[in-house]
Amino acid sequence: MIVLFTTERDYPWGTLRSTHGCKTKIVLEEKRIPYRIENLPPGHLWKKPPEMTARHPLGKVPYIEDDGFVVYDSTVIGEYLEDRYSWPRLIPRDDPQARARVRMLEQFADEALLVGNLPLIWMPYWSEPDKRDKARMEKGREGLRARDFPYLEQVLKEHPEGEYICGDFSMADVPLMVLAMVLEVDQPDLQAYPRLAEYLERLRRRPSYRAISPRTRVADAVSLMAAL
Ligand SMILES: N[C@@H](CCC(=O)N[C@@H](CS)C(=O)NCC(=O)O)C(=O)O
Repeated sequence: MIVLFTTERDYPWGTLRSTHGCKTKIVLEEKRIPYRIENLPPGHLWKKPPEMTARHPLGKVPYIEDDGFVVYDSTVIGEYLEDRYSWPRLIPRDDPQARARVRMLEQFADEALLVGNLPLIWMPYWSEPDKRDKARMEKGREGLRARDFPYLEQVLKEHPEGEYICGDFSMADVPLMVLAMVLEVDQPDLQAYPRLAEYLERLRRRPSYRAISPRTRVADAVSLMAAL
């Protein structure tokens, strides 16, 4: 069985998870791949103990172990799982432009959101409310409003052919489901971005979302596959 190494914690204000670890959970859930979670303490991300760097040289999460074979980096893990478990397909098979489009949007969401603006908002949530850096959070929100929300609204407007960002649900929707999760906690006003608001709601209605929802406790999330 695949072992997913990630970080998740229950707090009084919701269950918080590694955003990149959530990407891997979504792919595992969408492909109905049995897995179990090895939940690392958040301190491991700073301390980077040797048992972690032995598997991921940068000491980051997520990484997976598949029958003893280690794969790190959420994007590479997604592609590995796509190669290994082709159904349901999350990257189009034949059309080079369709494949590039999925990968571009996945890359955009990763760089602009998961590495760019979301940590400014998300990291403070791991502390108690009065210890959060409000200015940092506002900077992240401003970044979303200035660049990322308008771009996603535009993409959804230009390509209205399907329910998801590239038509059918694909690897490009995976990091955007993580955006849906963070925004469920942070609750921005999305009135100016109606297509994006509707799209994020659609992502939250997918069964795979339960595994990353801030309302799903850590203990409940790991048994989701068994319940299917
Ligand atoms: N490119 C990596 C990024 C992973 C990443 O930055 N993970 C965060 C947690 S969401 C982490 O481990 N941070 C600790 C660090 O940057 O040292 C991926 O896609 O897996």
